[in-house]
Amino acid sequence: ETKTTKVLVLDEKDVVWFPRHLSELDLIANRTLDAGADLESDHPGFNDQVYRQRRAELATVAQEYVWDQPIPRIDYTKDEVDTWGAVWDRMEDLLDKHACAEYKKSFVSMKEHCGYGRERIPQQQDITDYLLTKTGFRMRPVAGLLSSRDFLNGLAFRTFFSTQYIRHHSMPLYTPEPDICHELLGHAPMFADQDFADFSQEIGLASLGASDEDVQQLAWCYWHSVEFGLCREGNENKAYGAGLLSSFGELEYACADYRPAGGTEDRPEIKPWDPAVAGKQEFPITTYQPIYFLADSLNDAKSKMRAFTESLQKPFMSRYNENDNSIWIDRPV
Ligand code: NLE
Ligand code: FE2
Repeated sequence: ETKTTKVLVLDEKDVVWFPRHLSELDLIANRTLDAGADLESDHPGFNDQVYRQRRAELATVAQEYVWDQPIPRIDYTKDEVDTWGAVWDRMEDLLDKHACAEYKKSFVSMKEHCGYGRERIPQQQDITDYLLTKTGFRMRPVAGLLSSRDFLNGLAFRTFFSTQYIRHHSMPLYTPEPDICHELLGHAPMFADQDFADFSQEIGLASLGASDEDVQQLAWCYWHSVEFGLCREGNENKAYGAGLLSSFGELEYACADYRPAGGTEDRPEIKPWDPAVAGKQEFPITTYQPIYFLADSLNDAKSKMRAFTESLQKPFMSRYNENDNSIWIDRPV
């Protein structure tokens, strides 16, 4: 409760408080923005009391979570599994066509090891157990959206804040909010890839104690890569961004050589991945993206990101120590 504005003093410069140990993610996990436990009036579930009650229940599970405890298993209802199945059915073929090779490889393995299936919603703890062995990444329940700073700070600890509720059944195929379809189908398999995991953590480490301006740039880079990034494979554009990998409509729109029914040109713009450009590129959050950034590969995405974060002005350097889950910085505090 008291830690949110604490200030570290480094080299006479004031640096905004940031978590230094995995346990301190407990201090930021519950600072959700607006539609965390309650829903906005234009949400498709706003008038559905059963849905709202369920969202509130799952929000409580997330709020009560403590960092070193096993992640509570959610007993998903038949309706929830049906919604998941509806998304699954539409995504399966499209993912095969348009997802990047790294995604497809992980997804095959996770179907085997994490309980993914058309009729089975996997559990965050099982995914975490798997990811820890692959890349040291973990999931952690969250009730809703966090600020960019809090969310990105989690990535420094190779931790992905992940919702546990599902989208409303009336709109299975696209949602502007994160939900388990987005987190588990879109994000989770990507974190099993080493380059992608390192790339994500790079953004997280850069966000620790960063200025508000830099946090915004990092958040916009995150949006144009982790959420909506494309990468080149042979002579095709493939998706590695989770917002594409969980939305059948947008995945097709971003990757397919698609022409709308009227025959008019209506194609998104594709720009080469450049964090300095992406960090300043605005975007809509409730419609398909007008612009996508295309990396040569995930490794290329990572090296460009690293060069960019090194160019940001920060009074200290940070590293994550996986042995004791703490952040090391190169100045005394
Ligand atoms: N539009 C995505 C989906 O429908 O799965 C979610 C994006 C969350 C940033
Ligand atoms: Fe996301």
